[in-house]
Amino acid sequence: MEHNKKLSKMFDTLSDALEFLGENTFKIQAYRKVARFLENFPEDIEEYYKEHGHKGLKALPGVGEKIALKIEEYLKRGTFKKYEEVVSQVPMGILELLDIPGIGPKTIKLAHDALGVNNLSDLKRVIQDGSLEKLKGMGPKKVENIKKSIDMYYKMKGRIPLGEIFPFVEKLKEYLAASEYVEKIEVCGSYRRRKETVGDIDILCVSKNKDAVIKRFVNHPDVSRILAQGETKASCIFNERVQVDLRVVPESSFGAALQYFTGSKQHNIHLRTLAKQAGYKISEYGVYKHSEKVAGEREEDIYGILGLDFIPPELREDRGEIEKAKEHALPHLIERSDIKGDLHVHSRYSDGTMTLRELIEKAIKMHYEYIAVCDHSQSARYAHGLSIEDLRKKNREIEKLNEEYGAQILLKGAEVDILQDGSLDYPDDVLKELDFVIGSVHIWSKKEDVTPRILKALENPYVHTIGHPTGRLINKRGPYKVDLEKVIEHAEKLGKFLEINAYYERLDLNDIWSKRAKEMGVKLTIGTDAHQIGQLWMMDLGVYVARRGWLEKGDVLNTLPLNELLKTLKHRR
Ligand code: DGT
Ligand code: CA
Ligand code: CA
Ligand code: ZN
Repeated sequence: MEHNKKLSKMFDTLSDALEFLGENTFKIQAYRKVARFLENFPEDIEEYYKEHGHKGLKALPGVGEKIALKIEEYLKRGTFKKYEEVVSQVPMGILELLDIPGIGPKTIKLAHDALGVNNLSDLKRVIQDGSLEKLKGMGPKKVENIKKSIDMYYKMKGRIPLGEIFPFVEKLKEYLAASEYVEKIEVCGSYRRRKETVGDIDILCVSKNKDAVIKRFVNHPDVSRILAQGETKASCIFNERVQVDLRVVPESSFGAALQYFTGSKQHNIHLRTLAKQAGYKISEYGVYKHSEKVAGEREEDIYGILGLDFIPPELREDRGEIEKAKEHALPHLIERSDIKGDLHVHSRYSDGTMTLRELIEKAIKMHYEYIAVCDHSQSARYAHGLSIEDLRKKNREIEKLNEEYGAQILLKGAEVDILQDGSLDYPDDVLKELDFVIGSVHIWSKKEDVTPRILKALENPYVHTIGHPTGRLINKRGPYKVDLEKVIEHAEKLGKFLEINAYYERLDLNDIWSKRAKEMGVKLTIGTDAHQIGQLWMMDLGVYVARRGWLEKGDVLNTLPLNELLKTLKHRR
């Protein structure tokens, strides 16, 4: 779907640029329409074109002969002439401004023509000194909105959710590794630490031909701007969205560089202090005693020489990991391969797109022993929640499928709304028929403290875990008001679980609270909250959160094999 997104963006930029240039043709509207269409087109445009050809393109809404040709040209060359022609007439800084949601091309043109605004800092200046406000057609209210849009833009631009960038980074790594000149390559920085959001991407590699590798990097088709290009380093913006820094280092200091650029900064500072006390000096080139290099090629040695156990990147946040490494008491972190199944997915019965059969096939493909199908409950109208009747129908279909496949692969589950008064959205005799029950808060008011609701839900004997316990959405929405200490305490008392929701925008509980839950004796369930088949991979993200939260295999419920899982689930009732 990369192409749909990119092409949609190009048509958007094209129409913005035309509008900025003062053209006023029906074409602008046509381009916008195609952009919107592509944004929501459920099929991959490249696949679609392969199958249906030029004629097929023209059959799409809003696509005429000329636009079809542009799409074809894009699929062949990665860009199209009209786009290049128009965009090259617009200054770089203006293109960035056009990219900010909430600021239209007309406003930008006005500020450009009347006040000489050529980029974001110009725009901020004319807001500050009041000259923008005085322009005809502007006024304080409009300017206030522009200011808000800029703030939002900075926030969005600032940090990218790990799960959003993950597939791209893995592909970029493969692209670079495919060069015959690349001998070693590793992505480091916050990405390697699997932090929930990343600022930029840092890549390290070893090569005998630095020049060729740097060239390959800056010539990647997704590069939108080259920020810097030197002999051993280059920095580019990819897809107008993310900065990637590439460094080529000598093999003899690869491990030291890997350690240094993985960070975190706080971890490194602590490590360096420790080294100093032991008479060593650490840098990105190696570990030195007096001026003799004693380590550098292998990352393990950097820790080893200081008497520390190897510290997995996810723990390197200076949260006590260096002390534990010294005492040889680091946790034995959970691994992706420990996971035996997914404990939160939605099917077509509610707002997902997967059939139960697709899910069972997917489970087999992923070597899962089980998947708990947890569709929404009856009053969740916004998400096609299931009536009791439909839930029972679904349960019967699950039983039939399991029988057909000769194993209890699909578990009868539900993500049940925790209602206003803390009661559950299905009666107990219905919940009793389910293998796995998640209680979730989906609707709350801003001022409301939802703690009592969650505590009460935990008391329901049929609830196993609390879904996305804080309700936050990364970069979009903060958590609801909830006292997690109390929730964890209560869960512990009742022998209940809490969820690490692995959906890339949720990651909820996060690393810090997962760690706290473990410390307070509560185990976690990990579920992807997948609504589409292409989202079950996000289990990886859930495991990263768990690892960052110091969790071990035994701290996560869905590391249990099916029979033990079922026993545990029944026992909690
Ligand atoms: P990000 O990009 O904001 O998500 O976070 P990081 O951790 O990737 O930070 P970044 O890209 O600025 O730098 C990569 C690593 O380089 C960082 O984790 C540790 C190391 N580093 C950068 N600046 C410093 C510094 O001033 N002191 C030390 N000790 N290490 C640094
Ligand atoms: Ca970084
Ligand atoms: Ca960086
Ligand atoms: Zn939910």
